[in-house]
Parts: sequence; structure tokens; C-alpha cells
Amino acid sequence: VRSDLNHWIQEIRKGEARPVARALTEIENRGPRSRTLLRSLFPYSGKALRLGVTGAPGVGKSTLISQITANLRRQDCKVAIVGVDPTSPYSGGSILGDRVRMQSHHGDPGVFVRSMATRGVLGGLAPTTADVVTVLEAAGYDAVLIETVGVGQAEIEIMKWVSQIVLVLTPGMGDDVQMMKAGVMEIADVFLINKSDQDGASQLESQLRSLLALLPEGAPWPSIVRTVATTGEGVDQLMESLSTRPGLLNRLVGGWKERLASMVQQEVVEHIQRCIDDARFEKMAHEIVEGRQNPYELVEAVVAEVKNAKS
Ligand SMILES: Nc1nc2c(ncn2[C@@H]2O[C@H](COP(=O)(O)OP(=O)(O)OP(=O)(O)O)[C@@H](O)[C@H]2O)c(=O)[nH]1
Ligand SMILES: [Mg+2]
Repeated sequence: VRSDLNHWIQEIRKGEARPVARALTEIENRGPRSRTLLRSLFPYSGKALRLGVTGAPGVGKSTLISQITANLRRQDCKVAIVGVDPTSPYSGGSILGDRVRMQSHHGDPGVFVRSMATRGVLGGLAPTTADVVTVLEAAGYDAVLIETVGVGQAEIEIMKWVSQIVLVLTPGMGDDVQMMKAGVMEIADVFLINKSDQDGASQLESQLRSLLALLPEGAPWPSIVRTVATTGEGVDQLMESLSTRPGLLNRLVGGWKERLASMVQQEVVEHIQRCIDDARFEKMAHEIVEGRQNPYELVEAVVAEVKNAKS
């Protein structure tokens, strides 16, 4: 079993699509081998450009990601694309549409496409994103592009694991921009006005500029870029502005260090829960209630047991 696992890890390290896909499934399901995989792969992670692309349905995120991918491929970067579907635990219609849009990269071994559901283990969401990125980085992808729809709490959680965020808007969204919550505005590194071939791009840009003027003094200034994702116009400028900016997110939404600490904390709790199942905790509570056990002694016994357990 051990050598099977080693073989699997070697295949992932070579960037072979099937073993990588299997590893992601194992992690999404929190399967029995997911921890061992992550532990072995972690040392090889941490090197990719992690880009989050978010925005309302239909603004052109997938088309844009396809263009960004083409741009990165010209620079010989290997690219992994992760589409996060917030609505359904199974691949919904939009994922199917993405398959079509990603067709131009079909058969290119340097591009890996994966969709993920966010529904599932409650609270397990953010660490899962971090874990998915760990696998993809260890598999040698130079860039991980994550598409999410909208900017709800779940998306913000996901975006905590990327280094830069592109918020995609389209002409005519001026009212939405006015309503945008401060928290959302502040996490975007780039405000992208896509579909700039349509009327109203300049108007949206001036609305954005007056809104950004409200950012607190000294706050890093996000850039505004116009694109036409269908033709690729403006994508070079986008790449340029991404390469010259340090990500805003790390400075604004809590620290990276705190995020890692809370991830470790959650892992520790899960580890303990795996060692001692709920039924036993139930039984312990019962015995305490009946006065047959001392809770403080029980805690010490549990801690000792966890210490001796192998993960
Ligand atoms: N005119 C114009 N159409 C565009 C542009 N970018 C994308 N589109 C079109 O907009 C539609 C939606 O594009 P997608 O890339 O699927 O948008 P999305 O944001 O990924 O959509 P969801 O994943 O469903 O939220 C498609 O028909 C695209 O061809 C653009 O710059 N100009
Ligand atoms: Mg899409």
C-alpha cells in the first residue's frame, strides 16, 4: 500500500493529469489517503502564480481565463484552471459551458481543467481550496487560475488562498458598482472592465475611479484594465498590471500567517476527531453525568491517547 502511494505521488510530481485528478477527488472527499498525500506534496508547493477571477454570472470570466491561459502558455507556463461552482455539489450547466470555452486548450498537456463544488463539508471549504492548490503546485503547474461566481462569503473564503484577485465587471454595471460593499472592493487587485466593445465602458471606468477615491488614505490602489475577452484585447495589459503589483489581499484581509495558523488549528481538531469518534465522546459525557467519571481526568486520558496515535 505504501509503495502504491509513493508511486501515486511520483506520478503527481510528474504532472500526469489522471493521478492529479484522482488526488483532487481524494482531497475533496476528505478520503483516507488525503492527509498523507498532502503531507508528501506540501514541500513542493508554494511556487505558482495563484490568480482568482471573480464576478457576476456571464461577465466573461471563463473566456478571460482562456485568454490568460493562452498568454501564459506562450510564455511556456503550465496552467491549472479550477472552476468553483457554488450552487451545486455536482457539475452544473455552467461547468459544461466552460468545457466548451476551454476547448481551445483541449489536448494541451500543459493545461489542466478541474471543477469543484463548494457545497459539502461546512467549514471545510477554505482549507480544501488551499489543499487543491497544494496538489496543483506540487504537480508543477506554474499558474493556478480559480474562477468563482459572485462575491459572497464563500467566494471570499476561497479568495483568501490566492495571491491576486481580478474582479470582472461589464459596461452597464454602474449601479452594482455603487452598491459594492467596501469589503469586496478592497480585495480586488484589478478591476477589469470586460466587454469593453460594448457601450458604457468609459462611464463605468469613471464611476470606478470616483469610488476608488473613497478608499482610505494610503491604501494600495487597485488598477483598472479594459478588455474584450472574446478577442483577447487588453489581456496583455492585464498580465502586465498583475506582474507589477504585489497582491493586495495579504495586506488587507488579515495576514497570511493568521490564515495558516487557523488552517493548522482546524487540521489539529480534525485529527483529534479522527482518533476519537463521536460515539465515544457521547459515552464519556454519559459517564460524567452519572458521576462515574472525572471530566478533567478524561481530558488528560484523551490527550495522552491522541499523542500515541499515528495519523
Ligand atoms: N461582446 C463580448 N462578449 C463577451 C466578452 N467576453 C465574453 N463574452 C461573451 O459573454 C458570454 C459569457 O462568457 P463566459 O466567459 O461564459 O462568462 P462567465 O463569467 O464565465 O459566465 P459564468 O461562468 O456562467 O458565470 C459568452 O457568450 C462570451 O462569448 C467580451 O469581451 N465582449
Ligand atoms: Mg464561467
